[in-house]
Amino acid sequence: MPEIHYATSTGPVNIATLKYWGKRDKDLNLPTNNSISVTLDQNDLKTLTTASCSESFKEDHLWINGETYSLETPRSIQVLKDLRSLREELEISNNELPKISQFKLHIISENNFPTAAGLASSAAGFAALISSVAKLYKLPTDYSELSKIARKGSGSACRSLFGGYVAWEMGNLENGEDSKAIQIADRKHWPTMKAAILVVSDMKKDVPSTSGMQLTVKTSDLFQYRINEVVPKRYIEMKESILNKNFQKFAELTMKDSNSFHSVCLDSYPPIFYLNDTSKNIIKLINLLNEAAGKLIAAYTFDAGPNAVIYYEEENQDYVLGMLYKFFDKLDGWSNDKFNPANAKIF
Ligand code: 2P0
Repeated sequence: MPEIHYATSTGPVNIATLKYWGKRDKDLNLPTNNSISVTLDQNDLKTLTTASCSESFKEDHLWINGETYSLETPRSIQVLKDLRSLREELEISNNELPKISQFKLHIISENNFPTAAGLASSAAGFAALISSVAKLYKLPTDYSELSKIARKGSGSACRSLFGGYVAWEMGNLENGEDSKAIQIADRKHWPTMKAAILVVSDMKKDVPSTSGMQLTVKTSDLFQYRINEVVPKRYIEMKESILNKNFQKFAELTMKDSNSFHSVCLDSYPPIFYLNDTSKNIIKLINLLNEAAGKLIAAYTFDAGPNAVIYYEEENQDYVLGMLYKFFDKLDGWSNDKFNPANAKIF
């Protein structure tokens, strides 16, 4: 019986505070702007993946939460090709290594968060796939290097290879060699930062991110202003706010960037709507809380769907989560079953 080689690794979820929205190259997944995200705690939200390979395997195979998925998609083919060629280089330079680079792979993934939470799982999924295969192949653990491969699987996945505060540098080269993730600071740098995820709807999103961003690039006039005038300055300021642990600035920039991203969605033709009435009520409530406090104590951000992520500092946790719990108790489209403040410690 031929030997089965295997390795296990995890991929965490990341939530962008400066949004990636727009590709300048669809095949290489190169973005039109830099982005920044916070990686959530692996104990709360992650994908756990085991990668195995053997001479006896007949084809590449993927299971996610027990269901079979194809690895014959252009993105997966590209990702596996890149990983195999890195392993092949190692095998050529070191004769002692088993020649496993061309063996077929079996990948088994489990998400520890309910798919019903409506959270983008592609970032955690591709990050876990890449880390587990990199471990199986004993590739050097240069995460920025591996992030270039993750990027080709799903843009935002490149940021999930790092914990803490992460930037995806868009790069300028046509071949994408400088479009990679870097860590701005690890999570210990700002231990009082917390995030809570408010599940507004667990329905599948109306417009998938990939097609949504292409529509925006093609049709939105506001989009050019966003990528040329708004994001470059915001990128520098947000990095500074993280390094200085300046919550006021971080919160302001995070909320403004969420607003800006949803504005270019609305400015697309036909328009793309990701926020619903409950999302808008969350925005109003966070603004009211901040006004009442006389300073910014909480920041909302929304991705390509109506669910909110609220960033706040630990000292304000009881107040912020308590108010959310109280106000949304009886609102349509909101279920307190899905949001228990006692369990909302995420990051
Ligand atoms: C982000 N989003 O920065 C932004 C904010 C959604 C809104 O990255 O086509 O799944 O696989 O590169 O990464 C979602 O898009 O898109 C996303 P692809 P991806 O997190």
